[in-house]
Amino acid sequence: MDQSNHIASLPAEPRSFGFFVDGSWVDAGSREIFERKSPAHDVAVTRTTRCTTDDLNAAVIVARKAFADRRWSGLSGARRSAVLLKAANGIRERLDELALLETLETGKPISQSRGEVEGGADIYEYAAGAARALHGDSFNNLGDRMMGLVTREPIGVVGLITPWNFPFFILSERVPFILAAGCTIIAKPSEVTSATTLIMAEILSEAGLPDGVFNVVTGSGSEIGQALTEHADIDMVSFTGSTAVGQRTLLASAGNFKKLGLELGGKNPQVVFADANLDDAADGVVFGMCFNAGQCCVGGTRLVVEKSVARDFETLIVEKLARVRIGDPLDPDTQMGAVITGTQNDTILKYIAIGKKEGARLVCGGDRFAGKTGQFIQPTVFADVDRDMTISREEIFGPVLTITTFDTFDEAIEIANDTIYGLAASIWTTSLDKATDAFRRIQAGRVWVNTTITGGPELPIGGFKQSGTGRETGIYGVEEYTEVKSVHIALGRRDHWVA
Ligand code: TXE
Repeated sequence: MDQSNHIASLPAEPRSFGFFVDGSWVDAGSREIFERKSPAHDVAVTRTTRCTTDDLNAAVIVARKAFADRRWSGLSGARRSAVLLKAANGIRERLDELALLETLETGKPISQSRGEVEGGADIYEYAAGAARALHGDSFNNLGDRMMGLVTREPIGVVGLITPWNFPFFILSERVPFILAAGCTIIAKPSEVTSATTLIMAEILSEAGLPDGVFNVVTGSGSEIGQALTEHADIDMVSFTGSTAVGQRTLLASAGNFKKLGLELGGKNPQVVFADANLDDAADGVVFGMCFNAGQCCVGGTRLVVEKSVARDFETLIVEKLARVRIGDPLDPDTQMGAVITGTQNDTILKYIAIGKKEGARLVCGGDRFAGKTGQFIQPTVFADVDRDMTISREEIFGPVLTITTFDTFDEAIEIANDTIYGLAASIWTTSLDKATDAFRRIQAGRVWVNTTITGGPELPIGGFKQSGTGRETGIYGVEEYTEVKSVHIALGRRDHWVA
């Protein structure tokens, strides 16, 4: 049944999950259980297993064996592609179930969850093509007696640590590319949002992925995530999360020099020039700060606006914010839902208090919603924000916008780049020259012109500076999970070295 226009009810009791290794579910048994409550309703919705490091070690043995015997890496790109296409169909068949679980665990609007699940299926289809397109290089210019080849091989066993803000979508931005490359995987989703990753394991298995190629071990970041990054038999870790934990994973990976892909925090500027279509820009800025309740690594929460239009623009934003539909994420009309956890809610409120204390002008919002069950924060705007203020420098990860003004183009670029991060940026102007000059000079892995937070799997994602290393999606996203090998092939008789 299509559930897109119908308000789903909360589950009568939480759904229980084991974990998934070697093509099968493993019961939680006597292991501890993590009970997740919906952040919007404060009702228990899922129970997942707190795996032990023994469970992780057993899963690594399985993934290593599956890699070494070439049951997946030895298949043609065409065969791998067929599995990924079937998986895309499997995702679509379970759209209602996946979207509901995603909303129950994250608090995000159900319409958004549905979009992310469908978007996930689309990424599998793109990556299916990439599995067939992946190739190396040849050097036919080394003379008649030498031929050179550059081959790409799967890097091996990949550990995948994912966060809670887009559990299914971020997983989909990585898994099909890692599989397209021919690797095997141990996934460790965030402990608060593990359900859709576990269901994906079942979907992949039913799509014909050989046993042991995709395994999910659930549990805490400090125990399982840390052990996974330290593990000597894992060849690469892809980590998406906070910059602080990213630094920890960098240190933990040193033992066996494993390759690391890191997608970390951001403090992304929205640069609005006076010649922009201000109504469009204000809509984009409001979307950029409220999308996923501001818990989005590429969310544009740092408005850098030309002084001559700053006051008018501020008024436009406040007007539009008042019309954002905030509330029950199960209601298909809701645009902004709950904040993920009480801890994250407290962090956002702490930053709001710091903003007030540092002397920024509170334009609207600034508190939780009184009388609402669950964790909801009012969209909050601070103006007169000096770029040295904490709220302008640190990632808040909530619906909090700071407004800083500029007079000249150079000043705009200087403010936009005045951050340790470099994940994303948006530029709003009707001048092509200005837009081009700006996107060339802004230090960020993703830049949007006259739009924000959009895209598809064709283009790569990743960060400059302390926002991370490596790239996901696009053909770059497959190559990331390969090793490059040079092969020199001598032709004809050898000129002997020994006289
Ligand atoms: O993230 P963590 P948290 C930022 C955002 C947020 C802050 C804290 O600013 O306020 O991080 O969120 C796993 N070794 N982002 O504390 O801890 C953990 O289990 C290995 C931005 O929830 O970084 C989860 O699977 N792994 C970000 C994942 O890391 C460890 C999205 C992310 O959790 C680990 C999320 C360890 N020692 C938060 N400790 C983005 N870039 O989108 C934890 N983990």
